[in-house]
Amino acid sequence: MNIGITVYPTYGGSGIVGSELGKELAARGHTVHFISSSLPTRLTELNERVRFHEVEMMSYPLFEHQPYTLALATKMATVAETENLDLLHVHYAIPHSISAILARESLKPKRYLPVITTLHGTDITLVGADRSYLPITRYGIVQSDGVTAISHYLKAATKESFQFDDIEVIPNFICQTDYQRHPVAALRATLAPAGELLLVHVSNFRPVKRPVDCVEIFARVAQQLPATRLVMVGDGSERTNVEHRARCLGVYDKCVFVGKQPNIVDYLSAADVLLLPSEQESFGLAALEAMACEVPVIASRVGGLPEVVTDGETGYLSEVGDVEKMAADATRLLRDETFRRDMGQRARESAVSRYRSDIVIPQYLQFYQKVLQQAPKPN
Ligand code: GMT
Repeated sequence: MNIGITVYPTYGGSGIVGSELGKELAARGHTVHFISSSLPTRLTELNERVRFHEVEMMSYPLFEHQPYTLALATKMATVAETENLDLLHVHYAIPHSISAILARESLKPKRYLPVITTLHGTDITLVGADRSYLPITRYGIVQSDGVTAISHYLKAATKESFQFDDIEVIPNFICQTDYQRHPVAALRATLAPAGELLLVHVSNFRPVKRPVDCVEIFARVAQQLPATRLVMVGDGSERTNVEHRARCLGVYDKCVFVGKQPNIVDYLSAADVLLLPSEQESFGLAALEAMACEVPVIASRVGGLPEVVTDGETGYLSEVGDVEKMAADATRLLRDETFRRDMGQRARESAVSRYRSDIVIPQYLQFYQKVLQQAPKPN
């Protein structure tokens, strides 16, 4: 198949999932054309089967804001024609599904270009449900030829906010060979020079991730277990608040802020426990990646996280903001190495048996076939 994929290239889990999906499809013999404003971060290698088409934006003094949605639609239609795309698969509804539908409509006199939209989370729970964006987001979803969501929770949330439930649940996935624990003695020595135990958080430090809670949890853990450190991976708007709170709580010296990192598996391989105290998480790709690397997860009981993390088996779930319980659970894990390693093993087994790419990618391919079969045929 010739598949067009559009993602947000620089930010967020939806871009990671779309990029990894493209690579997995290419590895199975399909040709994937990424159409976006810049090269998606996870796309380090382009080749015959993984191609990139940059959306070009014309600036003109009259335009207060450049019309990206239209430029994207134009590029989608052009690439569909020149590369003979079988379908367009867009990740994150706003504005990608609208651009794709525009592209499909503009091509209609010549051919039909099926559009598949994958819902990732904040496109539904935050942005899409905002009254100002709701009608156009609903239009994009309803008009798509096929819609997938990354969790049962997100399917239910979409039904509630948009009264639409013709949605296939296809979860996030991991490549089980890329995501596995491996020796990282040098990194561990840098992060934990005195052999401390490591709590790790990975996110884009947006308010929805509640990274300040990580410091609150860590301060409570450190009172019980002084030989621990907190490693904060990523960057974003909440970082200043996180650092400020760490100073206030007197634990700043035990926190390591490493910023954005390309080699997340290394940091997860150095981790003893992952903290994911998010306000909302439709799936929680960070939790899945940690589990694949044998790291037990301390997370909020929100959104799709209970589908990913089994409370008491592969990690612990708590109500949003219950930093006392999260700290108690983390302390229990850090105190008992055998218990922690057993839970880490179960986390890996759970991640690989349910979410490895060999299981999930065929679900996307079957869904593509179903959509193509149902698409209008030329007369
Ligand atoms: O909120 C983010 O971190 C970004 C957002 C996105 O769409 O880029 O992430 C969402 O998609 C991820 C990949 O499917 C999911 O694993 C995240 O749970 C989801 N984030 C939220 O729902 C807050």
